[in-house]
Amino acid sequence: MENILDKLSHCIEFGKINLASPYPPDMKGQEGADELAKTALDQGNPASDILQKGLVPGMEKVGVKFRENKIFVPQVLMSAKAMNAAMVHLKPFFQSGEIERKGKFVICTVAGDLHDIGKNLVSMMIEGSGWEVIDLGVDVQTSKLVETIKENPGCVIGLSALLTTTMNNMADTVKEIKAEFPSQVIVVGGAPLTDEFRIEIGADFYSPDPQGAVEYLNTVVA
Ligand code: B1M
Repeated sequence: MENILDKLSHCIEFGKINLASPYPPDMKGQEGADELAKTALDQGNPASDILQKGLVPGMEKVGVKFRENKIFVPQVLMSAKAMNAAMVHLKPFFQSGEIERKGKFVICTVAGDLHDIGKNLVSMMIEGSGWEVIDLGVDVQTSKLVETIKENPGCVIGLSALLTTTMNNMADTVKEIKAEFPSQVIVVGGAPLTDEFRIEIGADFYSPDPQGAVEYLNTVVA
């Protein structure tokens, strides 16, 4: 593996954060995403290439393996940590506008729902695929979403619900958002949901896992 961006991608895929990190055991003593991202910049690689050819492909492999039950939540979290370590070096380029994100994705759990583990995984994967993520947290009222849509025109909304009771709140939220912004794109997910439910409530897309949401978002990039 000669190319530094391939090496970086490998670190994201396997959750190698930095030189000091003992995880994964077979990469102990090797440089991680932190050092490689910095070296890649020092070598003159454009920041956008580091994101698009290094970090994003690595995170995509993570998403696919997670969907196929080949890896589990702890491995995804290590990959997200590696991604964040690399992103620290890219932050100035996002701020200067040199790296453009694919769009803005606003995510939250709906009113009454405190289950945020799945929502956080979706958030990490979507950020890792090149979107700016605005995470509104848990138990979010529709009024807060409406305000956020007004502040971020063109954003995509992502709603998560884990309880059969909060699925009803999700239905109300979708209805209220669509009444005010008929063309607003809304993605929904959460263990008790189905695509039939998504159709019933008028949301645009349902994904049972983060990777499905990532793949759908790639189809709605302006
Ligand atoms: Co709660 N809980 N819980 N709970 N809890 C469940 C969901 C439950 C199934 C347990 C059970 O009874 N077997 C049950 C719901 C029953 C139902 O409604 N049918 C339940 C209940 C009843 C409750 C309380 C009411 C319990 C009580 O107080 N009596 C209460 C409600 C609190 C509230 O929300 N108001 C409650 C509380 C809690 C804790 C706070 C203790 C804790 C949450 C901690 C936290 O999230 N920070 C908790 C937990 C941990 C669970 C279980 C054990 C695990 C949920 C989880 O994190 N799964 C759960 C039982 C279970 O699933 N085994 C349970 C792992 C996570 C990675 O999966 O969230 O499904 P998931 O996300 C997946 C996909 O669904 C998808 O991608 C993720 C990754 O693959 N996805 C999306 C999720 N959101 C998406 C959005 C997308 C796309 C994909 O696009 C936008």
